[in-house]
Amino acid sequence: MLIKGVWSEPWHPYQGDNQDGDFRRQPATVRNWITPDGQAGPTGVNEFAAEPGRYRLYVSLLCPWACRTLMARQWLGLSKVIKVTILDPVMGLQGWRFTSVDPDPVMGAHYLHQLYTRNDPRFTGRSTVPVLWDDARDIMVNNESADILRMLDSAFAPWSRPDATLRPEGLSTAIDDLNASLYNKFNNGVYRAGFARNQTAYEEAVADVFALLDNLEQRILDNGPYLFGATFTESDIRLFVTLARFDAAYHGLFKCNRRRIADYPALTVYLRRIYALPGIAETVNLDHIKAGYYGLKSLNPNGIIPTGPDDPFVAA
Ligand SMILES: N[C@@H](CCC(=O)N[C@@H](CS)C(=O)NCC(=O)O)C(=O)O
Repeated sequence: MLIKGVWSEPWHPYQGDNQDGDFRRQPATVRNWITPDGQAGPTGVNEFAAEPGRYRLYVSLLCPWACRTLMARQWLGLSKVIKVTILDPVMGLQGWRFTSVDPDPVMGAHYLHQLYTRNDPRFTGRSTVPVLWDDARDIMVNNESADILRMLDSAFAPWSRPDATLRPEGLSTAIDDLNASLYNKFNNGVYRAGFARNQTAYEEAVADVFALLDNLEQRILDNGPYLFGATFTESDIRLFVTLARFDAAYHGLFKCNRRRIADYPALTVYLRRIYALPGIAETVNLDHIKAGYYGLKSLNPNGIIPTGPDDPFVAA
């Protein structure tokens, strides 16, 4: 991580744990909002007005948090409005790095942490993806995917697909409630299992993961095709990114191996249904997912990448 603007030690995945061995994710550190007229949003400062071509997302296709912003960008029809730079999926000793295929257009940086210090020369914290960057002002807007999903949905309506929204009227509270349990039990639940420091923390996390999957299987069966019936919402994006990585990475590497998503018939159809929506397949790259997760040396010292599973997105 960076300490007062200096990269301090070789990158490692642990973001801190409590006395019980639980995994703790570092809270996001830069929380400005793009708004239609540049007024400040719920947090941060003003002067980030929505404009096509002005903003850029830095992502890794390993990362579910980054990929949910990419999914929102595609689903809302903003692929020509928000630019994207894709990082190497394998974390190096200095964290996320750029590839020669998609070099950094802002400053020719080698590492993402250089953008954190370009934005704040005394920055202390982890250099995480996604990063939303303002090319016009040459500063970071936000590094919290939950905020970025909201601002893509709200501030960019003039450039979005007609009537496209991730938070349909009347569903906001229900979406927020579902998102809270999705986050704790599933999106972050798999990380709590994978990075648990003791048996109890691991078992609690795995119990959460599979209780939630059992519940969602029934929910989709009873009231599909999406989490809120016929309407695709932000919650579907949040669920999809973790489902998409589950059999390829979390089942093996994170020891979430009671069942695979392939063992849940309704969730399997749900996964394929969303994958087939326009533009979504471009946000999923199984090679990056496997290379990135199995490249985590602290969990997989020899770096061997499993050959399976079969492609979860197409029926055999
Ligand atoms: N709150 C953040 C979490 C992002 C996050 O944890 N990203 C991970 C990748 S999956 C990361 O960049 N980790 C690098 C590090 O911790 O050094 C969000 O949702 O945007």
